[in-house]
Amino acid sequence: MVIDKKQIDSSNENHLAQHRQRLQFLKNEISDADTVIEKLSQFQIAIPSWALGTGGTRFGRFPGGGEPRSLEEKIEDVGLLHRLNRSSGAISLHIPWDIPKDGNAIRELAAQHGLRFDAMNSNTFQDQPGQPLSYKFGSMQHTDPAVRRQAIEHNLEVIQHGIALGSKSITVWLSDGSCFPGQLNFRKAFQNTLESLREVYKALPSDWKMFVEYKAFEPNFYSMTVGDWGQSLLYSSKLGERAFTLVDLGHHLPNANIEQIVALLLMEGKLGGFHFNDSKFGDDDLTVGSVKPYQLFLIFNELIEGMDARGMNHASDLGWMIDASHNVKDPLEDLLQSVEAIKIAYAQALLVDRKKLAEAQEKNDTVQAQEILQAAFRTDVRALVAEARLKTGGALNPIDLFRKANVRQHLIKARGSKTFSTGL
Ligand SMILES: [Mn+2]
Repeated sequence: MVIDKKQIDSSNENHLAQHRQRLQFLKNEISDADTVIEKLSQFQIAIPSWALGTGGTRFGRFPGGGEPRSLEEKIEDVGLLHRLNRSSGAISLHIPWDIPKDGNAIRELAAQHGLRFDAMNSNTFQDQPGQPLSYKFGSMQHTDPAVRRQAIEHNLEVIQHGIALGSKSITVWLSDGSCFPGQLNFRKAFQNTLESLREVYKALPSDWKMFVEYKAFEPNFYSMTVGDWGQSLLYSSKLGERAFTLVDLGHHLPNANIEQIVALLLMEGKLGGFHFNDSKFGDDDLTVGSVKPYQLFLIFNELIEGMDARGMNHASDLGWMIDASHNVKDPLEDLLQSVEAIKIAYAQALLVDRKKLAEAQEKNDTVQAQEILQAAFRTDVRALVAEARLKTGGALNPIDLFRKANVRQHLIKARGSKTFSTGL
């Protein structure tokens, strides 16, 4: 089911008067509202193909029905999100969960929905049916060169699928590590992983990037072979100029200063992309901005500061993607909330008075520095984000329209109440 322009226009009619009032108030408050709105219109966040179904934990999963049964239906779902918010114009695929049978047809279908293909994702953290060798003790780090070769070949295949779809990057997340002291020689595990990654890097097309994603713990609980940003930076530096570190907000130890990590990676020209989510304890994969919106704002504050310092384009020079799971929410509503939270944090960070902040920092005026940051954070920028949607043909209130149009009920009717989306 596709929401058409007429439905969007008629829904917007209901919200327009209130929206105009809010926007006018905000335009009186801030000086460069139109610049912010323009930047918001350009900012797109990729949706991963595995986030369209209900998530779960190792204890259980409670699907809500109407989940996409195929790659085509996943693309339809992302197309629907993009139609509503005009900010989800890319999809990130996972191999082998989303192997396209006909690359050209899939590419065409995505184009019809205004979508491009973001980073491709490989999977050497699970054994697939019929796979000759097991990843039980790691993939690229494995003591057996035949297992490493299998993992390399899989990544090369992922690149081939990506080329067919017009993707320009591959994200490698390795679950490799160890669960017990003594299990692993750390140095050998690092060297094996580096050599394996080098084989994949060598096969990258010249206009591609490789993102090396790190994670502090889980599934391995004693050591992770790409466990933090330092390790990822080591790999990406040794690999070459088209290899970058990817930051997933849930992949840190508690209370890590993620905004500082972002600032330093940007300084080194080694930040490649972002996986957005939120967490209370670990890799909780909760809705972006649902637990720590101030942290999200502080991260965007550093992103803008660091990207501007290097003359980078906010919309296109880093990979932006949501990587979350939805255990108790409708996945599509959750994704709409996540995209909205990201754009709110981005808009607030754009409001930071950078000149005044730099002056306060020079004078060690910590009170003034906090005043400047919190003045931006406490500005209600939702009307700016809504205006960016309105100008680009989206819905003023996407969740309201999603509910009033009974989208989920239509999806359940079309796809069934017991559908199972691959990937979770
Ligand atoms: Mn991730």
